[in-house]
Parts: sequence; C-alpha cells; structure tokens
Amino acid sequence: MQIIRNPNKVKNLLNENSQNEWIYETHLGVRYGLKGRIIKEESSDFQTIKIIESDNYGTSLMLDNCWMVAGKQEKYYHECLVQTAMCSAHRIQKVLIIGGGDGGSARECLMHKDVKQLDLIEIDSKVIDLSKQYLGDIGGKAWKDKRLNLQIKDGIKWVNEAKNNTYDVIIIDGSDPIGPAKGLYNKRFFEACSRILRPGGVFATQSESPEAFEKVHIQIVKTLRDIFDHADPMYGWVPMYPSGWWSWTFASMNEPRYLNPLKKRAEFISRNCHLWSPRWQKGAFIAMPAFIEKKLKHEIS
Ligand code: SPD
Repeated sequence: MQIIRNPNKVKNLLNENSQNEWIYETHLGVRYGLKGRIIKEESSDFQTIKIIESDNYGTSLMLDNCWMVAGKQEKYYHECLVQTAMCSAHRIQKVLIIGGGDGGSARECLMHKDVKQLDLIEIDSKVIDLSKQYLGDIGGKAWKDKRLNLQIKDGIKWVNEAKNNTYDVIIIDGSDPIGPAKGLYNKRFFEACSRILRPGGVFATQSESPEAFEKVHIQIVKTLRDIFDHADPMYGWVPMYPSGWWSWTFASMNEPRYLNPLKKRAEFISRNCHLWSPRWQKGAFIAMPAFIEKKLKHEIS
C-alpha cells in the first residue's frame, strides 16, 4: 500500500490520472510533455499557436509544437534573460526586445523605474492577442505601461533600420532558430545589434540548450564573440524545454559588464525575483559544462 503524507503528492497523483491528454514537443527522439488540454489553436501567417491548460504548470504556449512558456516555469527563463542584462548595463533608459510576444520579458524590464522607453517588436500579432487573452499574468502590468511601445513588425528590419547607438539594452527573446525566428541568430543580425547598442550597453539572447542543441548553442556564442569584445553564456533550466537545460548569452564591448550586476539595481530587483539573484547569476556563468568549455576553448573572465 502506498502511504502519501504530502497533500501536494496526492494532487500530483490525481493529475497523473486526470483525463487530460499528454501534449508534447519532440526533439531527437525524446518527448517533452505536459499533461493538459488544448484550449485554443490557431494558425497565423507565421506559425501554429496553441494555448494549453496544463495540470501542473498553468496555462502554456506552444508555437509550431515547441514549448514557449508555462505560467509556472516562465520565471526560470525570463528573469535570467532580462535581469542579467538590465542589472548590469551602464544606463537602462531605452530598451529593445525582439520577439517576446508573451510579455514576460517586457514585465521584467519594466520592473526597473529607470526605463523610459521599451520597444517590443513582435512579428506575430496573434501571439500578442492570444497571450493577452490567455496568459495575461505573464505580461501583467507591462501591457498597460505607458513606457511600452509595442510594434507588430519584423524585428530584423527594425534593427536594420534603427540608428547607431540607439539602445542601452537589447534582448532577443525569440523562439528556436527555425521558422520566423531563424534570422535572429546569425552574424549579420548580431552585427546590426552591436551597431545600435550604446556604449556601456548589454546585448542578451536566449541561446538554446547546451545538450539538446549543442551545435546551435556553440555557434551562437562563437558568432557573438566574433562581433563583441566579450560574450559569455549562462546556464540554467526550463524543465519543459528540450533537455530541460537552457542557456542565455550576453555580450558587450570593452568589458564583460554583464558579469557584474550593479549593487543598487540588483538589490531592488532580486527582492522581487523568484530565481534570479547576483549570487545565482555568478554560479550560472561559472556552470559551463566541460564539453562546451572545450569546444569554445575559453573560460569566463
Ligand atoms: N525551445 C524554446 C525556446 C524558447 C525561447 N523563447 C521563449 C519565449 C518566452 N518569452
């Protein structure tokens, strides 16, 4: 007989037996699934979009059958991508996010009172509409914040047309480098980003899993190192993404300023974070797996 003392375990067992179906992303012969039900399914000009009510991770979003966010996991992703950059850039008055249609990265940026303007450039209006409708808590107050300049536009074109030295922080919150996000991870795009980044600015991009997308991950880091004076990956986890092991890569000129969060900003922000703190960040940069270190032939400073 199984004795269960923890009420959460009872709930989990009930969920495992729920009538909901397994919904999963497949990658290299492995499935990454949540139990739940699809509550909305649409096709846009760019991709298929599914909203899932999951048993254990809240409302979730899939694009082209790949997991993007779930209500109870998104902080493991957004805090790492955004706060590492926002807490270390010299100034944070003008910020650019490319992608990020669920609003999570915008919410994290706008926690900073010093931000005067946040340009959020998302190519797919349906992602915005469905996120506001079903995943409203992820963007939260950001959707109504006057500092948010939301544009439904092609992020690559936006970056190519922006003037030199426009942004203090640039955040690439794209989906995987296939489909509409394909052009967000190559040399030409990163060069354009470095051109529009102000001195003292920090560039940040999600950089896939070091395990499930090893080649893509290494390619992103190496390409950024060719363009910026400094670029380093940071490692964490998003359990529903392929392998569960994820990375974000940061880049800057002159000094690797993303390694050193500014005390005052970081103190305020980490009080309001679930995962991110200067201590966590320090470990996450150090936690480069040996097999990646060998391939990059470089250690962080
Ligand atoms: N394989 C998942 C890659 C997802 C990266 N972006 C997620 C969007 C969250 N705002």
